[in-house]
Amino acid sequence: MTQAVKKQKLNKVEQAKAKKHPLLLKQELAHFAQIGWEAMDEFERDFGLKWLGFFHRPVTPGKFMMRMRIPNGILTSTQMRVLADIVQRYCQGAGFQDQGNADITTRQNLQLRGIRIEDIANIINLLAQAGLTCVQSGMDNVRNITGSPVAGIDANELIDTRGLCRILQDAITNNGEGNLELSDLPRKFNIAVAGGRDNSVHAEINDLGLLPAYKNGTLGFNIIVGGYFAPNQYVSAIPLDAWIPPEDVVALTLAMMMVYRENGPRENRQKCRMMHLINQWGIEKFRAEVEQRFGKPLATAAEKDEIDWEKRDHIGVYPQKQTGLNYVGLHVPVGRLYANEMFELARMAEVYGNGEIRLTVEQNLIIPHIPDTRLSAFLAEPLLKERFTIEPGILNRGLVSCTGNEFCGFAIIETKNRALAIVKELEQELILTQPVRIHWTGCPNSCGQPQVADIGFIGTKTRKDDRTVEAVDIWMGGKVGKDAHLGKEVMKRVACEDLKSVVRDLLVEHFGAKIKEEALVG
Ligand code: SRM
Ligand code: SF4
Repeated sequence: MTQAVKKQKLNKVEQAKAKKHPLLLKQELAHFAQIGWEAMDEFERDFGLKWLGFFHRPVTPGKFMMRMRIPNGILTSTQMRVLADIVQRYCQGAGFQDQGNADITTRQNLQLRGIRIEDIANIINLLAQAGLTCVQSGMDNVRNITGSPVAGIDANELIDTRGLCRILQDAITNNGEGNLELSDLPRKFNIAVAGGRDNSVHAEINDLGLLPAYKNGTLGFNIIVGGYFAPNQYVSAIPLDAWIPPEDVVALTLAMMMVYRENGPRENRQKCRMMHLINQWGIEKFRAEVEQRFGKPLATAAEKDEIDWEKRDHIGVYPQKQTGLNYVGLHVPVGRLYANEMFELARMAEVYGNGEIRLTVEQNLIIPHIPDTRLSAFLAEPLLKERFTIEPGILNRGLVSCTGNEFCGFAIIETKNRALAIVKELEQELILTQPVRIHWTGCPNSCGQPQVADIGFIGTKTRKDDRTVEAVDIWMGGKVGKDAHLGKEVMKRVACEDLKSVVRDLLVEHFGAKIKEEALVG
C-alpha cells in the first residue's frame, strides 16, 4: 500500500478489496455453484463477481448479466456464434421473452443477460476457447477499450486503432486471464483511441482519450485526460499537453494507470475518478508524475490540425479503402439483439463479408468487406428488411438508450421501450429533414451519454395529479466529433406521459421539423 493510500479513510469497497482481491473469486466458482446464489456472501455476489464480468441483477434475482470486453468493438463470426449459443443455452427465463437477449452498449460492447451462478465457470471456458473474455469489465477496472469503428477500412483514417486496442486490453487484463496489479484502481477507468478526425468514439468523455495528431510530420496521439460522467458531475477531458508515437501507447497508459492507482482518492466513491486526482494536484503536477512513471520526457502536444470532420454514424453502405469492398452499417433499435439474430449476423458476415462484425458506440453494428458484386444480395437479406435496416427513420437513426429499469437496479425509469415508442409516434407526426441524436439514460449515472446528444433525457421522478410518476430532465446541445462539447440541462422533471408533445415542440423549434397535416387535424 502506498503512502497516499495509507493516509486515506478507505471506503467500504476498498476495505472489502483489501481483504480479498475480487479476481480471486474465480477460484471459488465451483463452490458458489454448489451453495447457490442466495447463500453467497453479499459483497462477493453483488460486487466482487463484477471483476470477473458477471453482474448480479436484483431486478432478476439469481440471474447475472455478463459484460464482455470487445476491443475496438470487433468480433469474428465464430465469436458471435459462441455468444449467440450462450444466449440460447444459458440465458433463458431472465424475465423477458422466452429467448434470452444481448445488448450492444455505448462502449462498442455486448452484454448478455440471464446467466445462473452454476453456469459461470463453464461460460468463462467457452469464451476463452473463442478468444473472448469478460474479465475486469466492471467496478474498479478499465472498461471496454473503444476504437474507430472503421479502422483499417476507411480511406481517410489516420491511424488504424485495431492493434492498439487489442494490445492495450491484453496488457491490462493479462491476456484475459486477469491482472491483479491493474484491477485495483480507485474507480472505473475509460479509454478511447480515435483513429480518424471525426472522433467516432467520443474520446472527450473518457478518463484517457488518444486523438491522432501529426508532430513534426510523424503521426501519433495527443492525449486528453479526466473526462467522466457521474451523478451531477459531467466533465469533459482536458489536454495533458502531451504527444506520443503509437509505439508508446501501452507504456504511457500503464504509467498513467499506476499513477492513478497509487495516488487516486479512495474515500468517497463519488469522488474517486481520475479527474479528482487531477483537480487535487493540478494538471502540471499530474503530467509530471505520469512522465516520471513513463520513464522518459513527454513531448508537448502537437498542434491541433484544422481539418476536423463531422461525426458520422456509419449507417448505410460505404465504399472501403480496399477497391471493390464495402462496409454496411445496420441500425439495431436501441442495441437489442436476440440469439436467432446473432446467429443470422454471423452467417451473413461469413457469406457476404470475411466474417467480421463491428459494434459502434451508437449501439449499432457494421458488417465490412462486402464485395460490390455481393452487395445487392446482402441488402435483400430478410434481417435487413425486418429488423436491422440501413434506412431507419430519421429519429430512430440517432436513438441511443441505456438499459433502464428492465434490468438495471439503479434505474429510475424505463428507457429502451419508451424511447422506441416515442420516436415511432413522432416520426408519424412530423416531417423531419435533419438528423437528431436523441439519447436516453435511466438515472444520473448517464450510461446513455445524454450530455453528448442533440436532445438527452435523464430519468427522474416527479409529482403529477397527486401521483409520483416517471419523468426526465432534458438536456440539449451536446456535440460530438468536431468541436465536441457537452450539452446543457434545459428542462427539469418533465413527466414521461407529457414528453412526446414537449419533444415535438423542441423538434419544431430547434431542428426544423414540421407537423404533418393529418397530425394537426388529429
Ligand atoms: Fe454504466 C454503472 C450500464 C456505459 C457511467 N452502468 C452501470 C451498471 C453496471 C450499474 C449496475 O450494476 O446495474 C449498469 C448495468 C445495467 C445493465 O444491467 O445493463 C451500467 N453503462 C451501462 C451500459 C450497458 C449502458 C448501455 O446500455 O449501453 C454501458 C456499458 C458500457 C460497457 O460496455 O462497458 C455503460 N456507464 C457507461 C457510460 C458511457 C461511456 O462509458 O462512455 C458512462 C458514463 C461515462 C463514465 O463512466 O465516465 C457510465 N455506469 C456509469 C456510472 C457512473 C460512474 C461514476 O463515476 O459515478 C455507474 C455507477 C457506478 O459505476 O457506480 C454505472
Ligand atoms: Fe442503469 Fe442508470 Fe446506467 Fe441506465 S444510466 S444503465 S439506469 S446505471
